[in-house]
Amino acid sequence: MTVDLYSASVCPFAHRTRLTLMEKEIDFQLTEIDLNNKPDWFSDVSPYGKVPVIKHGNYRIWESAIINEYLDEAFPHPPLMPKTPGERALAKIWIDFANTKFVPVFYKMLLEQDVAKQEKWKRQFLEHLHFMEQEGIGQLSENGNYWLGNTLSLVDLTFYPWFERLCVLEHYRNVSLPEDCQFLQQWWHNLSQRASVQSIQNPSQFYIAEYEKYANNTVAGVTAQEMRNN
Ligand SMILES: N[C@@H](CCC(=O)N[C@@H](CS)C(=O)NCC(=O)O)C(=O)O
Repeated sequence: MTVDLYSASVCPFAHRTRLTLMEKEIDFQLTEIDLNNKPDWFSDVSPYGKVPVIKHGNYRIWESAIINEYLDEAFPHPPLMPKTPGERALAKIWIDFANTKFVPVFYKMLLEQDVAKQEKWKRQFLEHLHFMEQEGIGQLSENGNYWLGNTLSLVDLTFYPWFERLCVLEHYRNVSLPEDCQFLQQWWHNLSQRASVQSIQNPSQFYIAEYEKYANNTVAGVTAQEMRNN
């Protein structure tokens, strides 16, 4: 039974799902959605008007973190979550950190036009990176290649798409991954070597052009509106 995926190559959330599908070697049919010009039928597919959404058998599933957990449960090999309850809890903490702390600040910094407020978001973003470095990967990887050690997990696939898009923050807001985040530097390099990552990688220029409307806060659409409001 093939998985149908509704995706957009610019979208980091959909990027998570594509990487998970590829890492598990799941057959999938991709429908690319133009987020600037969504087809009329898309509202029937996506209850929140967003990508990614998958259809699998009788199920239609949305929200990238839930989709990835579903895929990990429905297609158990190779497993992308640890087995023991304590380790699973730690993995979930970092997935939650990505969703509730790291990702929103990425968007808020980009959408903000007031320079002083941009600086505030920039400080917060750098704090998050240092926290991830010290409390996250620095403790959990035990010098392995990935966030939780030597085995790739959903934590890696949850964060990676924003690192591929860090060029956007660097270009528009002069923010990059600090040199003292050495675990994160090495982790980013390790992930960049994976075949799944390389097969759908986009060049910096693509993201810089695609995110221009975020950087000058003229982007329409649900995601930017939610980020402005929260
Ligand atoms: N929380 C959602 C976020 C998905 C999301 O925001 N997707 C964006 C593209 S990156 C989207 O489709 N936005 C539609 C719009 O802005 O109108 C998830 O994790 O799947």
